[in-house]
Amino acid sequence: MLPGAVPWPEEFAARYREAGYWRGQTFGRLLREAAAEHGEREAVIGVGADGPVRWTYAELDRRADRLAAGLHRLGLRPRDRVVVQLPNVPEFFELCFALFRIGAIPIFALPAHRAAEIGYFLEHAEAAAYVIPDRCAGFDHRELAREVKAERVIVVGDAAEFTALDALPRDPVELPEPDPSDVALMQLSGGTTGTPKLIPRTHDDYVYSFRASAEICGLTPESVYLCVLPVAHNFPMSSPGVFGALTAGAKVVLAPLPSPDETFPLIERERVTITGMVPPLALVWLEAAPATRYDLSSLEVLQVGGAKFGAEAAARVRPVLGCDVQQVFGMAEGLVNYTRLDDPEQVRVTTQGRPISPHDEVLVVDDQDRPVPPGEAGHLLTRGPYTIRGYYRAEAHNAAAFTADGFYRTGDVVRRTPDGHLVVEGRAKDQINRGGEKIAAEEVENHLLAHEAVLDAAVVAVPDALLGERTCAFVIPRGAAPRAVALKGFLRGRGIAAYKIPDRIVFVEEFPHTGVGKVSRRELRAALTERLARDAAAPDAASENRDPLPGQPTPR
Ligand code: OOB
Repeated sequence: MLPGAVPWPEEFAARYREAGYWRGQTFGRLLREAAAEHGEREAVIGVGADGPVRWTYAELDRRADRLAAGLHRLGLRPRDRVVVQLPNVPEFFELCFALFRIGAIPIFALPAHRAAEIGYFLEHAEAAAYVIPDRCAGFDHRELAREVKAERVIVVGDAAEFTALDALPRDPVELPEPDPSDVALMQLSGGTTGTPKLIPRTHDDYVYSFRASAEICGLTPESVYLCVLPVAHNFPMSSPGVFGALTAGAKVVLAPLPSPDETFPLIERERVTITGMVPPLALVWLEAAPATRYDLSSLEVLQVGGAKFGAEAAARVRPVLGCDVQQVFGMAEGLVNYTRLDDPEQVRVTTQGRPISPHDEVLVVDDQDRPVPPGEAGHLLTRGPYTIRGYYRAEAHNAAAFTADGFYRTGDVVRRTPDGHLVVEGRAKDQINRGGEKIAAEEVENHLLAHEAVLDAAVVAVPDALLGERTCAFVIPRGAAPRAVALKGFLRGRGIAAYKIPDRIVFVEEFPHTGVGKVSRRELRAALTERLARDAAAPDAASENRDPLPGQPTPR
């Protein structure tokens, strides 16, 4: 096992192998076998650096081999960490499978990440390389690469002074097969702390999760999976996502952007059968579908997850889009729950599903880790054949994020129905879920505190009709309050992803006190959240700005 990653205890590993979950399958062999079985079928369709491509399984397999050779020549070796920041382009697959074949470990950054995040990943993981597009959504990633001073930069597209992916030598080289029980890739945690956490996933556990997901979602070689979310997210990557589709011999269609304008024509052209998205996007699709001139009739399943999808919206999926809704409640750390396609409508609309595996252990507990009575809400703890036992290089944090016997503390508050379906009732972690994008309150607070005019800051969630939640930062200024726009500009200048910039900044003179000494950050955030909710319930008071918050507000 990669040093810094936490293995499953041998007893559990043996159990998961015996049950047939961990089959010793690596990503490299998976593609090899898919190419042998489905060679001339189309695997990946999208728009690459040189225009539209349609790669068959055989073509993808061959490309992965040749690129693996090129990357090996460049110096990449087994267990080298590589920060991969690519949008939905076909080269993503060529690169991933090349890295998997070498045994190098991609760390999946999001296209939205900027210097603060990328710099941290590169440093914390001591990455050997950084892979970027030349430009994406109007942003020049080569600029970012210069800023973070990455050691070895590989560019999909126009490389400038860096190494172009398509200029690497391609003569074959013999590479030893990586150990399937070793780390294959790293996902990013939504996080609750000041620094993002890296999630090491092994070949054995990750392959199991998407192979089983593909079965649950009924994928076959006739299926067509449309990837609309950024492919680096765990959901479109593996639930069952693009990798699940490839294990099933299905076709993956990459949408560069998720809007109906971009995706509806693709659905018609490629006869898409399944796609996955976050609730705000599903709402946009539901709005757009009735008036579209495109034929969406090939769609069979619309998966929605990443944040809670309300029952009312879920019930509209079939009437409006003519397909089944599948709720997906998962986490990059492991556990993924699905409503099953043959579940009664009531279950598919009102619950967030049940775990993938019979070996997923789920506990619903109170604050003292004692099980709550059946049907009551409590903290969700989990352990199982594809849920990590620790974050990468994060010993101190792991002690708090996992129980002594290895259960992951998800931070989600759930209720279990008598038939074992989970309903997400809330959250007990200092995180904002902004339409599926996760924001760690502490991380944003730390960036705010770096401003000379900020004495203290607390970041909380505000309910929002479209996104579910937005962020609000309460700031106690040091002296005269800066302007909110200036503070947002300052945060952008710190190099954090745009989705982490608070939607609202409210200046206050002080934070609430409890009268019994200092309040904890958690209590403070809870008090501020409650206050916001009360203000929203009494819009008159809020709009007049009559003491909307503790302390004397400074409206901006
Ligand atoms: C997915 O993964 P992450 O790592 O971005 O976020 C995990 C967290 C969960 O702990 C929960 O707080 C929230 O996102 N969440 C949901 C949800 N799905 C995720 N909350 C309510 N309802 C849902 N359906 O978001 C993710 C990973 C794999 C598959 C799907 C989503």
